[in-house]
Amino acid sequence: MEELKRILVSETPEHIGETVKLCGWVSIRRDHGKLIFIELRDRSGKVQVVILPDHPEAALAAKEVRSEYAIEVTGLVKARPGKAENAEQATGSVEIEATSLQIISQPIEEPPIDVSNPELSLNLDTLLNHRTLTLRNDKVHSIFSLYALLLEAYAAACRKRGFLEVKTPKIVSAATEGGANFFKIQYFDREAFLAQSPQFYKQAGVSAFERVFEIGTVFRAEPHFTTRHVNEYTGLDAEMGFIGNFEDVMAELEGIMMEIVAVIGERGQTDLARYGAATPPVVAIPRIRLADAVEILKREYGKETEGEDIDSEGERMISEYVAKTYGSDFIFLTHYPTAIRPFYSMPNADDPKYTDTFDLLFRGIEIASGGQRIHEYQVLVDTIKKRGMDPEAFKDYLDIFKYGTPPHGGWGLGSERIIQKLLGLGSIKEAVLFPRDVKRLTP
Ligand code: AMO
Repeated sequence: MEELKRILVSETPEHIGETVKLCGWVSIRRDHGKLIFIELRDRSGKVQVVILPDHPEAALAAKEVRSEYAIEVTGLVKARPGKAENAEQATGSVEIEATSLQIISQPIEEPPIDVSNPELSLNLDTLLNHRTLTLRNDKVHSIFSLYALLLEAYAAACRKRGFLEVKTPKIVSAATEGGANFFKIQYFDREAFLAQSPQFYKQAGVSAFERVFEIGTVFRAEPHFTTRHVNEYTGLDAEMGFIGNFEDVMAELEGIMMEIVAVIGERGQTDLARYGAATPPVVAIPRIRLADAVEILKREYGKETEGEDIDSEGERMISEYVAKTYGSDFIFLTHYPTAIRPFYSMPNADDPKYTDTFDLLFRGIEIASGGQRIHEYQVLVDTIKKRGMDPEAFKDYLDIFKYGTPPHGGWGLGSERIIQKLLGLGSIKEAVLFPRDVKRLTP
């Protein structure tokens, strides 16, 4: 007889009445008298397998298996009348009547966690300590299905708009974003840094290709524990040339975000449903000057703000205000003070105490920063000096601006924060496969 080709669980409803071969993991085994039921899970979903006593070899093997055994099953696909037509669920529209069952790989010990539990109510540390197991849970799987969809949709939306995908170095000779949150590393006989952002290189990309985007790793030596910081994250960056002003940058980012929302709305419903989550409404994203946001917070919430920035509580409040007033889950806060933005930020032409920059907030937290950059060589040299830094240290960066670099701007989005807020996850770490924080370097 011809060797059967493996099919996926999701394909079984198309094979009713046929004998098929499936491979996957045992989610649960249940014995009912002489019948054995196995919930079999593969990358596409779950299906119920029933092992009848009239196939004694299969029944013998089935008695051996426990949760998370990797097995191969051959059997007849049978319709389960009256059951929902959802092949993803174990209680789906079909059932497999096994004629043979083989163990492919056997756990060396009983798994310490029952990943078949739909609600895996574990504390964050347990969830992360046992990551190789907890990633097998359906609800956790959904986080990463949506995450993959986000990456795909972001790249597609950028490409459609003429952005060229690039990958920039992550071992760099200078700290990009300033501050102290960089990791120093030993690079042969000298010191180097892990990139805090692709900022300089994406600007170099503009001077060559006009529009670039990158999906890349970003390293930040944030010493604190919060629900929205990790020390290694994936940035969705872009940079575009020949802009009129920074409004053009916001418009492009807004278009891309709405396209992502549409793709997730179309293809992510099963995964969103596991979290009772919905995609944000498609409405124009309000743009509010930071100084005005500070006023709104004072007026609406009696919140006093130190200096001219708003803290995480303020971000939550202004998001709540915008959701209530404009029906938007997003908001652009614009015109940040020069003093709190990186040196490369373009000062506002009318009032250089402010910059032509923005933050994009989503459901209460900042998910992106961006703005227009200084593109003139001499202005940049003067700005670096004014900030008490040495232009010599930025020689390679400054070279970008020697040969006709157009007005440009861009943004950096934190990919994990988008998923965190989309699903209402308590911590950003749930949206990172193997997160890194101050204490966590394993698994
Ligand atoms: P910024 O430093 O604001 O801007 O970072 C951009 C976005 O990255 C995300 N982010 C983080 N996510 C998880 N953990 C962290 N520790 C962390 N730090 C930042 C946030 C943030 O909005 N070069 C500029 C961007 C630009 O102007 O193009 C930059 O890096 O979502």
